Amino acid sequence: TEIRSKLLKMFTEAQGGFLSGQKISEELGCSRTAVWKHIEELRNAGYELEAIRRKGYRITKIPNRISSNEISLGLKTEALGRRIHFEESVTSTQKIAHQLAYDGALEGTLIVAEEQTAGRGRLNRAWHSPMYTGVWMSLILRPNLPPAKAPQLTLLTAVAIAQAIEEVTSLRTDIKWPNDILINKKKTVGILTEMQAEADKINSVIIGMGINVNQELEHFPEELHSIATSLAIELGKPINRAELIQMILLKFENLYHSYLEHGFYPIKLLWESYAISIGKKIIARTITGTLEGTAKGITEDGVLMLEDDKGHISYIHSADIEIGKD
Ligand code: BTX
Repeated sequence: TEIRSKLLKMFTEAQGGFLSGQKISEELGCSRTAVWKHIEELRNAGYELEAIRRKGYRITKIPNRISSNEISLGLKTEALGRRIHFEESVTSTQKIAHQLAYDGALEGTLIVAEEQTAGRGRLNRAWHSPMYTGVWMSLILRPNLPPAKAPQLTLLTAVAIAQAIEEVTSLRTDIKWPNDILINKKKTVGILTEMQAEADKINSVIIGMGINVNQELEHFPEELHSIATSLAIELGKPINRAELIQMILLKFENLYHSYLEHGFYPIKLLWESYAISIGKKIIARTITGTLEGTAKGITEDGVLMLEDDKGHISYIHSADIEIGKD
C-alpha cells in the first residue's frame, strides 16, 4: 500500500498526463514487470488506466472511494484527522472509536469507514450507511471539561458540518435541534455524541458524524424516501467526499479552538443563525413524554427552551423535535 500511495502521488502530480513505465520504475525503484503489477493492483482497486506504448500510463477514472491518503493530502488542520483509521467495512465507527479511545488514542484521531453494517443513531436507532456513498466517521476528542458540557459539542459539530457543506457545495443547510442537519427540510446529516467520563471529568468524547453525500434516492430504504436526502440529490452531481471530510475537520478545529478559548457563546450565536426550529411551534418527544409549545431558543449550555401556551418554560436536554406548520 505504501507503493500504491507513492504511485498515486506521482499520477496526481502528473495531473492527468501520461507517466512512462521507465519513470515509474525509476522513482519506485522497481522493475518494469513490478510496475505492471502495481498498475494491475490499481485497476483491481477500481482505478481505470489507459496504457499507450511509448507514452506510458494515464489514470482516466478515479474510483468513487476514499483513502486515508487522499484525506491526509491537503488536510489543513493541526491535530484533527492527523491520525486516521480507515476501514472498508465496519459495524459502527463509534464502536471502533470507543475501543481506540479506551486504549489511549490521541485527540483528533479519526475513524472513517466506507460502509457500516450496524451504524447507530441516538437511542439505539439504526443509521443507514451504504458502501462508497456517504461519510461515516467518528472523531475522538479529549477536552478538559466537565461531562455536563458535552452536549455543547454536538451543537458545535452541527455548525462545523453546516459550514463545511456550504463551503463545498454552496447548498443552504438548516439545523434542527439538537443534531440534525436538513436540506430542503430533509435529513442529510446525523450526529451522535458519546463519551467516556468520570463523575467530574471527561476522558474522551466520541463524535459520530453520518453524512449522506453521494446516495441516489434508490440507495435509501423505502421508509426514508420522504424524510432523507443526500448532497448529490440536492446538488444534482456527486461530491468529492475526501474534500468534504477535510473541510469538516478544518471548520471543526477552528470552532473547537474558539470554544476552548472563549466558551460556548460564540458557537451559540453561529448555531442560532442556522437553527430552523427557533421561534416556531414545535412538538418535543422526550423519553418521559411529549411537550408542545414554542421553541424560544437555547440556553448558555445548549439546552432547548420550550414555552407552552401558558408561558411556562420547559428545559429540554434530549428529545426528537417535530416542527409544526409555522
Ligand atoms: P437519530 O437517532 O437522530 O436518527 C436516526 C433516525 O434517522 C433513524 O431512526 C431513521 O429514521 C433516520 N435515518 C437512518 N439512517 C438515515 C440516513 N442515512 N439518512 C437520513 N435519515 C436516516 C442520528 O441519530 C445520528 C446518526 C449518527 C451516525 C454516525 S455515522 C458514523 C458514526 N457511527 C455510527 O454508528 N453512528 C455515527
